[in-house]
Amino acid sequence: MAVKFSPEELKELIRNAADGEKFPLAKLITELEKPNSFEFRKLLFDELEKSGFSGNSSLTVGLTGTPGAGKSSLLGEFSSEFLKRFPERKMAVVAVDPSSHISGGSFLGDRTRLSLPTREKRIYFRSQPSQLELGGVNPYTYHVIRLLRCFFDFVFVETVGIGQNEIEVSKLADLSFLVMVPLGGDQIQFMKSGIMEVPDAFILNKCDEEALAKASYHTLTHTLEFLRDLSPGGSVPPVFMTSVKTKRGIPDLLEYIVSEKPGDKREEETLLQIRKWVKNEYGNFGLRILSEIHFPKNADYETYEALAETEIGKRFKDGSATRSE
Ligand SMILES: Nc1nc2c(ncn2[C@@H]2O[C@H](COP(=O)(O)OP(=O)(O)OP(=O)(O)O)[C@@H](O)[C@H]2O)c(=O)[nH]1
Ligand SMILES: [Mg+2]
Repeated sequence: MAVKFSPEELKELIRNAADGEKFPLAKLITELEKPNSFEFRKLLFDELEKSGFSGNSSLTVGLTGTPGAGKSSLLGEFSSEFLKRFPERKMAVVAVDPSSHISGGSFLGDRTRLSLPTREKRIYFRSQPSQLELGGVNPYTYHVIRLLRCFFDFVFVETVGIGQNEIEVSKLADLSFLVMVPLGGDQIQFMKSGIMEVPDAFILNKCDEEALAKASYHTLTHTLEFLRDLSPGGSVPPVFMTSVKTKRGIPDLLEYIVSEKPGDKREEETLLQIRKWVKNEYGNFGLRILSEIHFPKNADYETYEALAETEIGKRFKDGSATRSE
């Protein structure tokens, strides 16, 4: 695919996006969301690196949970509080949004949930259609997150679902939350799917009413203690009780999130995303070749992608494999 922008235009877009201009940033994201974005990504991320944007100090926070648990409302509340409390810091939200047409309104599309100054440069929202029915992370979500990390101190990712999606988002996040509601039956569902071990922390939202909130909190912490006892040495993850309605627990949650630092797992993340891409593109045969490739350490995603593509391509060409293998 031909790259749409000249080097000068790209530089200008990056400069303006870094300044908090929303339209240039949206333009860059739109290009990343197109299929076969390799050429563009290569230029973009090279240019970002040259301009000193590594994204390494940005924290990625995953928020997932059943439809209607209040993830978007929480993020709305959270962002107002964030803007007030941290005048020097910036945050972005990516909502992988499968159910907007069902629940009536995409992420914060229902403006009554949140009113932000329209010209506020420290916050950016992006909604993406999900690839799978139940909110699977898109193949390009990862690249969009990489870009946003360069410009924002915090990047939040909202996804819906039970099972695979929590795992997907936790792989992209430095810190991942599972959002539940009191006595919603979620716990049993999550326990069954083995998902309780995946998030770093839990949010029990809609804790509007004390007695119900407390009972639920105890059930959840007991479940987590039980799971901890099954794997000795583990710790019980924190559980936050929140209510968007009464504003309960939001400042504590904010405190917890802003005190976290991104772990040193970007290299691991890059290789994992490469694996995912190879599996989609070439199946198990691709994965087998991938395991034989010696990658240089700490190169960027596009370098790995190009290497993998070449090696796998060679094997197809010399007839030692077919895609259907
Ligand atoms: N009572 C009460 N209602 C809440 C609370 N948080 C959210 N809601 C309501 O719950 C409904 C769903 O909230 P959303 O924020 O859209 O939930 P979501 O998890 O983002 O939903 P999906 O994106 O569709 O999965 C809305 O009607 C909210 O107003 C809360 O703390 N208490
Ligand atoms: Mg939502």
